[in-house]
Amino acid sequence: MSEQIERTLVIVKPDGYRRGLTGEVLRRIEAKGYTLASLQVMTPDRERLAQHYAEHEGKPFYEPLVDFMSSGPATFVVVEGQRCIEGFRILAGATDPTAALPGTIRGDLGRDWGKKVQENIVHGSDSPESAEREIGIWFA
Ligand code: RTP
Ligand code: MG
Repeated sequence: MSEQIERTLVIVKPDGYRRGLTGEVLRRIEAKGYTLASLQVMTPDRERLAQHYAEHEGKPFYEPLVDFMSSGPATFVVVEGQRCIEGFRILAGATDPTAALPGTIRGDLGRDWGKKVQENIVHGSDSPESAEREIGIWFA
């Protein structure tokens, strides 16, 4: 187990913002023992979303995903702590909020709304390389 402090990019997505869940998500991150290193609220632009979601280009949910993510304000947070990349993904739960376990952010606070894309409240980077790449896009 590494003693090295990691950074991860968390986004409280526009559905989370609209539903007033930003504070609840930040509360869970802090309660877990991670630190909020930087934070900004903004409506993400399509150009940077295309960079952020480049791995999903061409998939059926890609266009609905960019439409959803650019639909209103979201909160971008750099989170710090030992093993926080893995730790936050576990806090977030499974991608599909219907299948996400109770106790997780998506499992406790999310559900299927019948949309073309899964609206699942939060994003969390999936590796150290993704985290640095994504933080570079949104906190340039
Ligand atoms: P994230 O990147 O947001 O932390 O979520 P993730 O790793 O669990 O999911 P990923 O596979 O990277 O997909 C990115 C986001 O695209 C939306 N999605 N919708 N079939 C669908 O409707 C579908 N599949 C993916 C979700 O918002 C997912 O978080
Ligand atoms: Mg992902």
